[in-house]
Amino acid sequence: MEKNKLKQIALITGATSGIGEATAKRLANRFSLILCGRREEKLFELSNSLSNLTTVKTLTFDVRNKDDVIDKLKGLEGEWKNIAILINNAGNAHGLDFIHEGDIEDWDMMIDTNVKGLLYVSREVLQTMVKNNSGHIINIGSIAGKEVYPKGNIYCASKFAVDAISQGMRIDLNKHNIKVSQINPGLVETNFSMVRFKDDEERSKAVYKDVNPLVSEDIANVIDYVISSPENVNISDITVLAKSQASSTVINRD
Ligand code: NDP
Ligand code: 8X3
Repeated sequence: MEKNKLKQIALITGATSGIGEATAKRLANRFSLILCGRREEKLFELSNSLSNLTTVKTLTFDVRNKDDVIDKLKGLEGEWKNIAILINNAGNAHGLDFIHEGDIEDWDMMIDTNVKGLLYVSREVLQTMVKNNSGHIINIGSIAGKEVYPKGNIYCASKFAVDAISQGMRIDLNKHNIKVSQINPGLVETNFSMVRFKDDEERSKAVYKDVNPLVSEDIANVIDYVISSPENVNISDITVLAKSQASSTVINRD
């Protein structure tokens, strides 16, 4: 259901699953939402389930497809262009292999999605934010963008790139009154490991076994906290770990 009056608008990439989906649910009472992902059916389901709380627009695109990203975002009409909050969440790991054994398609997928896709979306949304002299970008980084771990190589590289991009954005957008925040989760039990291990359920479950990991809602709460901070405050970089996780590699499974 489309209501006439829009609230502040938040755009979430990767809203069909995990952290993005939980964030959409968390923000629905206060924001009008633009929900993005590749799986249109999932977007429709989520949009329907939130329609009693807010106005939702869905945009179906693969963030790797530069032309489609630009077309879909340029196609936003009227007030929908005035995105106040951009949550760059779409991303995944593909594979976990030694560097000399890595699959080049997995590497392309991670760099094209986690780095280039984030850039395509951001550049387009920033055209209006800069014009409006306001906005807030939240990039979902990772503990993997702070510490490299064995076989993490290219996924870590993609998240280290996000870390550099967040810092670069913060510097370049400083004069334009735009906040840039980065949130770096540790282990969160989502569909992430199923994607990384190509639907191998056993391997995927083992990642979270005996860890009591974070869940998507934990990160959605932190995103809400970051975007709810007073106008004069920017939470620039925040790492969120499960209690059982001390670092990328030190995890208490007792
Ligand atoms: P999920 O696999 O549950 O969700 C990933 C989301 O990204 C989906 O909505 C998916 O939508 C979207 N996505 C993936 N590829 C593309 C693409 N090419 N174009 C558009 N959308 C895409 O994982 P999480 O919720 O865990 O991951 C969200 C973010 O959090 C990622 O950036 C991830 O790197 C990061 N992260 C995750 C951690 C974890 O342990 N789970 C820890 C640290 C960071 P669709 O398939 O419909 O396109
Ligand atoms: C996801 C967390 O440690 O599996 O970014 O890379 S990790």
